[in-house]
Amino acid sequence: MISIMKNILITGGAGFIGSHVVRLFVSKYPNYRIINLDALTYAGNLENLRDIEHQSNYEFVKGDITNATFVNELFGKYQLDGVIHLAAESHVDRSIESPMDFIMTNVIGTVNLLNAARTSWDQGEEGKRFYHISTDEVYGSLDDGGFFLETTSYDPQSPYSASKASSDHLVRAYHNTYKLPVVISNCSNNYGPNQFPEKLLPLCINNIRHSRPLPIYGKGENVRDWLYVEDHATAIDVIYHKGKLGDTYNIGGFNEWQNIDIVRLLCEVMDQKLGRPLGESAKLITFVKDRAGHDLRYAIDASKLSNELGWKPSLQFEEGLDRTVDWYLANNSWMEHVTSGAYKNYYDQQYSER
Ligand code: NAD
Ligand code: TDX
Repeated sequence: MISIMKNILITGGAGFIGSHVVRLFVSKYPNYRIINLDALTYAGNLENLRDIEHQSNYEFVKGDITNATFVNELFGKYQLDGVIHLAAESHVDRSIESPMDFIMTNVIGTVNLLNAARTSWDQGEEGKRFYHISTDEVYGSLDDGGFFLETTSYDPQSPYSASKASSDHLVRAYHNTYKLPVVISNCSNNYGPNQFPEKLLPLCINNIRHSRPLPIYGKGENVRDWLYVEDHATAIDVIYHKGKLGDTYNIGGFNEWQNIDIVRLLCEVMDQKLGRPLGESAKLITFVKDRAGHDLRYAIDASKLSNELGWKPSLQFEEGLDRTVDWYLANNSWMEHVTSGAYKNYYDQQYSER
């Protein structure tokens, strides 16, 4: 029997979450040709995909989604069956410093992809699917308890979340107006291997290892809902294949932590793994100036996804954290590569004024 290859474009596949999604799809679906489109910004790293880069159903294309001509040509070249769109500027602190980069990639880049899909799928959208990956931050801050539902009104507070909210609205508008076959998911904070050390957990893992201060914004009382990155990837798999067109799915682990508590737990885990006296790493905790407009609490209600599509996270948080720390300790060269050069300038600029 001849199996017909499907061409799936994954954008941002060299980044943190994208690399786990690429790996899952390349390994699980030999009849999919996975085209990984990534501009390789500071956050994109082909080292994240070394283990699968020679697979025959995998191809990497370097390119920028803000370039409409390039995006249109790519759609023409590959006759795509589906798009899973993860490429984005993703760090809130950088969005406070340089909002325009976020508007360009997250808004304009997304519209370029929507336009190209609309044009190229004009002759029939049977079986096609444009899957937009978004964040819980679009719903704003839960200062009074409760959970984010798919029906919660958008109330983004940072330039990052406003740019993601804007792209979500545009994706829905293309569905309503042009019947583009879209699906959207909004996920909570991810953690795990290959996360760039500008985000809280890998930054602290790296600093603990080097006995450097652990910068906690404000009083450390802000709450985030943490999900292991491979569980996000399996949710993306389920939603890509079974999600209802035009629908939105929230993804989360019902796993809320105050920042100070998660960092204290991380310190204990690392004391144990590094053979330090218990309590040693926690001495590095340093309270610094708060993030401007810092959202107090995010918490996702992921029941729609589990009730309708049967997805559940596979890992308990303690196990996920344990695996994550083990990965960073075993892959010190990865950390050394990404923290050499420009990272040092970024770090000095972000933290010297706090
Ligand atoms: P990341 O910053 O690690 O990776 C983003 C990738 O996009 C990088 O490889 C980068 O090179 C690429 N990219 C950036 N600008 C580009 C452009 N103009 N053209 C082409 N490629 C470009 O981000 P991440 O944490 O893996 O997040 C991936 C997606 O998931 C984003 O859309 C983000 O909003 C969303 N998300 C992230 C989290 C999280 O906790 N990290 C949670 C929920 C949703
Ligand atoms: O040095 C730090 N100190 C600190 O206290 C850093 C980098 C962060 N924090 C705090 C801010 C947040 O309350 O820790 C929490 C987590 O911060 P980040 O890792 O920067 O993530 P967050 O701002 O919550 O956003 C993340 O989750 C949603 C991702 O970066 C987004 O891409 C995703 O959409």
